[in-house]
Amino acid sequence: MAEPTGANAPKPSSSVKLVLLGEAAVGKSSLVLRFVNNDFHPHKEPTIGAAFLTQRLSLPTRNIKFEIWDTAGQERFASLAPMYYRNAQAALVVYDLTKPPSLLKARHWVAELQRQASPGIVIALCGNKVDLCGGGDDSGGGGGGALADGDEEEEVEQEVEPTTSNGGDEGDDVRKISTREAKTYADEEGLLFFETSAKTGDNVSEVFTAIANHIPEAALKGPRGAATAGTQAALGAAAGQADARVNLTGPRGEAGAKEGCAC
Ligand SMILES: Nc1nc2c(ncn2[C@@H]2O[C@H](COP(=O)(O)OP(=O)(O)OP(=O)(O)O)[C@@H](O)[C@H]2O)c(=O)[nH]1
Ligand SMILES: [Mg+2]
Repeated sequence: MAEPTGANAPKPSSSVKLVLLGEAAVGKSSLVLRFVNNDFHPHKEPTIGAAFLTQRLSLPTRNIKFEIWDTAGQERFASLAPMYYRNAQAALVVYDLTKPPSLLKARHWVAELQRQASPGIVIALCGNKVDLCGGGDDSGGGGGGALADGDEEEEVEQEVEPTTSNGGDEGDDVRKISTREAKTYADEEGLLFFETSAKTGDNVSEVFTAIANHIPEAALKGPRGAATAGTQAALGAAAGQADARVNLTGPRGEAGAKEGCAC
């Protein structure tokens, strides 16, 4: 169907399903909270199961409604992840740049997404908590996106202890992962790359905007709208906007998504 092209025609709207993945306490929920509510909680509770939120973003030529699945990083929830990244058009894989194991975990998620998620999924790698890095050496903020075709899967096995509480910023107050190391990896794998702070807001809206800009136009115009409607029906019309509604069932009401949500 042709879209209106006149000067006063409303911009077309598209929904984008985005999933956040990453080790516990890296700041996934905090990034979403900053993006959706422009807020930050210094003692955020761990997510249980997953949380669902939406946020609208206006691009020059299109309005985007992000349907965000914020997954729980604790290892006991890892098996639920495929439900949340299935049919996702975008993924935000987060690590804490003061915690090297969290980058290994991020690489694990990237490999899994490349192997099992939708072929055209846009993946952004996000080094969070840049505010802890004191502004020294190479903590220079978000990088641009790399668009190489990463055909080489990299898998890193990582034992992750279940986390019972979120770690805040006590103790680890220095950068342990250089911008260069993470950016090199992101370039190799064709990932967008940013360093962010949910605490200060640095680069948070930039990540989501870059993701929106990298979703192929064809994918935005495609059958996703219908799929989205189906998802929303299953969600019980959880289609607000910046009202951070939380859903208590999994996508499409699948069995197994019985865990409650926190955000
Ligand atoms: N200094 C600093 N602390 C942050 C930042 N982002 C999150 N935190 C803190 O890190 C802790 C964990 O944040 P969450 O957003 O709950 O982490 P998460 O990745 O959602 O954790 P799970 O839900 O358990 O997977 C909280 O105490 C946050 O306040 C940040 O950018 N800077
Ligand atoms: Mg969380």
